[in-house]
Amino acid sequence: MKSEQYALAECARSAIALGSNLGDSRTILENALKILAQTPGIILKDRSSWYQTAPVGPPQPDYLNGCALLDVQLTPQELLETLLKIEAQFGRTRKERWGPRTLDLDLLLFDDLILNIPNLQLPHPRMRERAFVLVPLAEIASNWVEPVSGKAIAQLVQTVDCSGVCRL
Ligand code: GSY
Repeated sequence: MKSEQYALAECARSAIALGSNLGDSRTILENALKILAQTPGIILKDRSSWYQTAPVGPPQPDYLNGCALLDVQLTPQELLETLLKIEAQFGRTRKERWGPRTLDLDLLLFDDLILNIPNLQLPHPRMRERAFVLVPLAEIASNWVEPVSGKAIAQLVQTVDCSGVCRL
C-alpha cells in the first residue's frame, strides 16, 4: 500500500526495534516493553530475545537490541509519538544523532505501508542494512515482506553480516 495518510480502519500490525547502550540496558528495555503493553491501543503480540550487538557508528559501548510485534489501533504518527514519549520517560534526548542512548525505539514496519513524510519514513529506511534489526526481527517475523524490497525478513537477514550480533 502506498499512502501519504493512513486511514485508521481496524487493527494494524507493526514491528518496532528496541535498543539501549547506556545505563542498565536490559532493565530499561524490559520496562519499555511493559509500558508499551500497558498503552491503550497497543497489544504486544510477540518479542524477540535480546542480542548484544557491536555498535554501528562512532565508537561507543555495545548495544542490547531486540524487536517486538504490536497490534495497534493507532495511526503510524500516533504510534511514533507514543514511542518518542516512552523514550523521553527513560531520559532519552535526541542531541547526538549516532551517539549512545538509554533507549531507542524505532518504528520499522506498519502493515505493508510505504510512507514518506517529514518525521516518519516507513518502512524504516535503514532496517534492510542493519543486522542488529534483522536478526531479532527474523526471530519473530521471518515471513513478513518488507514492502520496498519485496523481500521477506528471512531473505534480508541473509544479505547482511551478522557476526557482531550475539543472542543472549
Ligand atoms: O538506530 C539505533 C541506534 N544505534 C544502534 C543500535 O541500536 N545498535 C547497534 N549495534 N548500533 C547502533 N548504532 C546506532 S546509532
